[in-house]
Amino acid sequence: MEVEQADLIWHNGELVAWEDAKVHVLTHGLHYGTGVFEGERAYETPKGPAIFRHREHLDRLFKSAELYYMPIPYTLEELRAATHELIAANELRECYIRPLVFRGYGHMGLYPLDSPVEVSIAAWPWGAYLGEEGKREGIRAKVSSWRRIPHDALIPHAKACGHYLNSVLAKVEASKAGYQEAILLDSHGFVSEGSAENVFAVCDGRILTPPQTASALDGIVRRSIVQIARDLGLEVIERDLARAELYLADEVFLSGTGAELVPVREIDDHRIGAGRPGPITTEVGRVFDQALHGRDSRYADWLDVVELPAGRPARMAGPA
Ligand code: PPE
Repeated sequence: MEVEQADLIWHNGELVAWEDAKVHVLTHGLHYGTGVFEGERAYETPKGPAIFRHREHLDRLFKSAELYYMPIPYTLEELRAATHELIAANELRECYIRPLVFRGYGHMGLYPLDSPVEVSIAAWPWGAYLGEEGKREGIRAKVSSWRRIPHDALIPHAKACGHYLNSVLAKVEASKAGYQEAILLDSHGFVSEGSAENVFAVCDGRILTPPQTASALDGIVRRSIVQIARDLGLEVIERDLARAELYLADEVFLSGTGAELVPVREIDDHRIGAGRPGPITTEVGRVFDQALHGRDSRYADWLDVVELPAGRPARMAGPA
């Protein structure tokens, strides 16, 4: 998906022009994948643009960085303020947000601790990750021949750059075979997650989703879906899922910041349920969408409203 350019990017403490946010080719992270990142979204709400679960995303960013021995040279509050400043300066109303923390230039070799830790935050408009039609009608997915990275080789709990080669292999395989998304199994053969989404199955009115021990990321949308479903009075069970349980489910859907909530209508050419978004997927998705746009007061504290300074040029926006 081609990036729709914005004006400015926050890089190591300052806003720079989009085209000037550059690194050296000997950047450590470029060679060895030594970086961690987040994917967030801001939505238009009655109070203005608001970042969905901003604090939780930043909290996960700090944890991911810590797990890979990268001290972030800013506080969480500084990165939060920087994100507000960035969105205001770019005059974005709805956007995807990509904070990135990586080992920079200066030392080569696998020992990373002497390399500087750089931080950037970019924001730009990003539409439906798996297509508008996919979101509406459901997508076709393929169980990947690639297993999800095991927790005794890497740390699937962290959102780290290097991990994504695993997702890339699965995504390319699925795409070349004519499917829109891959679903990966863990090293024991249980369902883990999509290339960039968590997985849910609806069976007999109950919602099942793999636990974190199945090498799945503790997705922030996943957590939100679990809470919304429980608030709707639905039972949500975290347990290992066999591949065929997906085929036999009444409904299957994926969740992620990029993807949001996407119904799956077919897996490995097996039709799921009626082959179209089912009632529970639709209802949970509807409440989730209301929450994202600040239209459900129960979830108001999930939104971090961007302060758009009145009367001041957007570029001089201070921290919220
Ligand atoms: N698993 C993986 C592997 C993953 O990358 C994501 C998000 C999730 C689950 C869902 O997590 P959450 O967004 O917190 O609910 N993937 C991000 C990166 C996608 C990309 O193409 O880049 C995202 O959706 O922003």
